[in-house]
Amino acid sequence: MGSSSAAKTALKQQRIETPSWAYGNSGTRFKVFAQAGVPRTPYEKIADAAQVHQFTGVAPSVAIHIPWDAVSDYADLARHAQELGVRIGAINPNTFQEDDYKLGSVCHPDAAVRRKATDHLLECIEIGTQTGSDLLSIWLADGTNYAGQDSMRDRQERLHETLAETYAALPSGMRMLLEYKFFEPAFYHTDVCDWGVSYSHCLRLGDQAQVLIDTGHHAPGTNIEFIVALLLGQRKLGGFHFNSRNFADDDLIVGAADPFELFLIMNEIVDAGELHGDVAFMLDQCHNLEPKITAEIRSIMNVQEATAKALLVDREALRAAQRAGEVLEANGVLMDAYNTDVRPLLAEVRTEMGLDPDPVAAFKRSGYLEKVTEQRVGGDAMGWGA
Ligand code: RM4
Ligand code: MN
Ligand code: MN
Repeated sequence: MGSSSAAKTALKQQRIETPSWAYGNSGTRFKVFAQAGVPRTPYEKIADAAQVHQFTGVAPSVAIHIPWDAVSDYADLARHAQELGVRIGAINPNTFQEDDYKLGSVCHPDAAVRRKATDHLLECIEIGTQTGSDLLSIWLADGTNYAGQDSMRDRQERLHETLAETYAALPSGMRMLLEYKFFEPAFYHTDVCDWGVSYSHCLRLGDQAQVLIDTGHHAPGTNIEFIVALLLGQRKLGGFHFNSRNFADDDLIVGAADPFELFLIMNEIVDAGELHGDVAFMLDQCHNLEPKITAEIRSIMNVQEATAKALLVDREALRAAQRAGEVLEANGVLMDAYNTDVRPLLAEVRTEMGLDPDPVAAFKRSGYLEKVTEQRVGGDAMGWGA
């Protein structure tokens, strides 16, 4: 087993970003079930995110989605975050919820629509500058539903043109992450459908463009940890959107459906020495049924558990078994770490950080949810606006 004191040090320094949209109401395309106490403004979403950081100690930033989190003064929003002990993280543009985008955004056949979408990406860079963010995180819903609907080759060139213009506008400290998703909302072809498409565009753009892996955006059976390993080797892994899936883009709590997959992903990260590097670890989830803040806390804990197990892998024994071609021994080293109950170790980590060892129970005891449920009356609860 790897050293538990080294694991503890690494766990204390881990950082995971939560998404503003996880705190708003969400649902399926059939129904949004409203919850009590849900934020009515981006300011209130950030207050909820600050709770997650307060009880876990490792979630000091919150991603925002524009225009869901549009405000009149972004510097003020950033100040508000800072006052609550957090900061604004990735800026996520939204080019998929307007009538103009019916046939796509940056790949749209009409140059005027492409212009509008590109301007939105540029606006998001500006917002990032005002909020002190260093990530522009792009997901595009572009694609077609029927063969022949549009030229797939032309659409790739249109995509490149927009990305190149956006890339050129990035300040030196900002990175552009390009997320992929194999289908949905388009059902015939998707313009950025897999890591290879994202990678090839990022390669053409330059060092500030990197691939974002959303764990829910793959066909069943895809070996995600291989994609992680490959992109790490090419210095093109920009970050993650963590969530879990049973079927498609379920956006369930990370590690709920697939804790072993999450462990194998974190194992690649730890093995490459990238736990505290430039890779952005972000959640992208929706809590349709469960209470949202508690669910985000649980998600952070799930990532911590997978990370702790990855940190406990005996790397020397693993390398030795790999070099000797000892298949079962090598696999056994990984399984030993995976099968370790790391909850006591994480409880120690939290206590040493001055936190309650049980963040979920501590948050419930705090009475925050009851308090905001009383306070947040009037106004419209925020949702993802679909
Ligand atoms: C997409 C993708 C994006 C997220 C939107 C709401 O499926 O995961 O990252 O911002 O959903
Ligand atoms: Mn995502
Ligand atoms: Mn998604």
